[in-house]
Amino acid sequence: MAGVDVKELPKIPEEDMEALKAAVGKGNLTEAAAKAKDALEKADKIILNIAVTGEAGSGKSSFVNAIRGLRDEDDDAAETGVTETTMEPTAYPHPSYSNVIVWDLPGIGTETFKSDTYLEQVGFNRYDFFIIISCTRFKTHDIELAQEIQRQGKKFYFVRSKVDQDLTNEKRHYDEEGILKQRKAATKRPHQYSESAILSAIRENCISGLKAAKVTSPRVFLVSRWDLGKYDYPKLQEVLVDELPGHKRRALLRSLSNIVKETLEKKKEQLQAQIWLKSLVSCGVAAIPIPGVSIVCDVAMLMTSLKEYCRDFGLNENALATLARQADKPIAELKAVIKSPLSEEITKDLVIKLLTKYAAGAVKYSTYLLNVIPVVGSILSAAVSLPTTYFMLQNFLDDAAADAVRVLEVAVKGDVSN
Ligand SMILES: Nc1nc2c(ncn2[C@@H]2O[C@H](COP(=O)(O)OP(=O)(O)OP(=O)(O)O)[C@@H](O)[C@H]2O)c(=O)[nH]1
Ligand SMILES: [Mg+2]
Repeated sequence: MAGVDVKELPKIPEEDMEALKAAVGKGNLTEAAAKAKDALEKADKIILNIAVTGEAGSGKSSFVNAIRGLRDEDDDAAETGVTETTMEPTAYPHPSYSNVIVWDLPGIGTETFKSDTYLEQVGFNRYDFFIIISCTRFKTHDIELAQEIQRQGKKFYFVRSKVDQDLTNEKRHYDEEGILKQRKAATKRPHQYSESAILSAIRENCISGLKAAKVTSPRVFLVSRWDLGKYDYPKLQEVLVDELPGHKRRALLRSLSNIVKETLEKKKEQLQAQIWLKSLVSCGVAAIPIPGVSIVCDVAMLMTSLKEYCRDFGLNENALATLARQADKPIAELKAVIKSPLSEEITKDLVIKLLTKYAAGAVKYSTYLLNVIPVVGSILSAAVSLPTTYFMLQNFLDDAAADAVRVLEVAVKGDVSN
């Protein structure tokens, strides 16, 4: 890197630079860009199949809707509260990320579905992991199923649903000051009402039942369909993401609703890792010169990428309206903290404006690239365009993620349990 003080340059992570070097090497920029395009398309096509199972009436269909960000009454929602159980696995693709499919499985332990043949009947091989739901203790059927899933080498997670109901029921034993109304000799209820104590008791109760049935290190997540931001759902999101392999992890992360701060951070990291590929594609596949700036790139593709970032972080009118409704806040309050443009505001002109903004800084990179990746460096337009697009995408992504964090903070403000 003779003659260039790297410290002066905006930062491109070392691994991105290495990946870029490996992709282009001494070869051909256009070919490398075509390969990058393939890699991105492949990543977008990865299918994730999530199985949701459990006894009849446990809240399976409600959970399927909740993780897809839908209300039970929405058009694409799974039918809930009905008396007859679903008789075959039903696929519910995520409304915005159709490669993430949540499967509503028939209830276990019915006449039609006995635990020993259940997995075969529902097409075990299809699923990446299983969510086993119960609104009480986990029963023999749940446990046998978990053991069979484990034997066949896949992961499962126990979800204890309807905890909001448990809390409401328990509260009836306490007066308005939260003092136990009547103490019976056998009762284990604490004198003072405590939500966290009740939740711990439910969790412990489930775990000890599972341990007694020889399930090793059982994990139980307490969830309410009506409030995914509360109880153990954030933890469940985190665990699911951490335990999935690379591409599947990205697929799940992108589809997760933006109600957990830690998830937002991970989402950003995953998207960040693709930026160099995107810049390579935008400068190499269908690149055209942009008048007024010495940049040659694919503006339409960049527009799509920015709109995707907005969708990933819930920065569009639809997602904000849904969040406002869930959080019971005026949409204007959420919008007030957003600094970057919403999806609806992304136009060709905006992209060009942003590119122009980052072009000046990126010029410093031409000599640097000439040394590191001679093929790119030797084409003047690419040497400027590539870092320009890179910084434009990176900054937009950073801003969108920061907006999503602020929106979330406004959404949960005043909610005492958060
Ligand atoms: N309070 C509360 N009610 C819930 C929750 N989850 C589900 N329910 C209610 O429980 C009832 C059954 O929920 P479903 O989602 O239809 O249950 P299911 O397991 O799909 O039932 P089947 O398909 O019949 O086996 C419905 O009335 C839901 O509204 C929850 O977290 N909290
Ligand atoms: Mg159902």
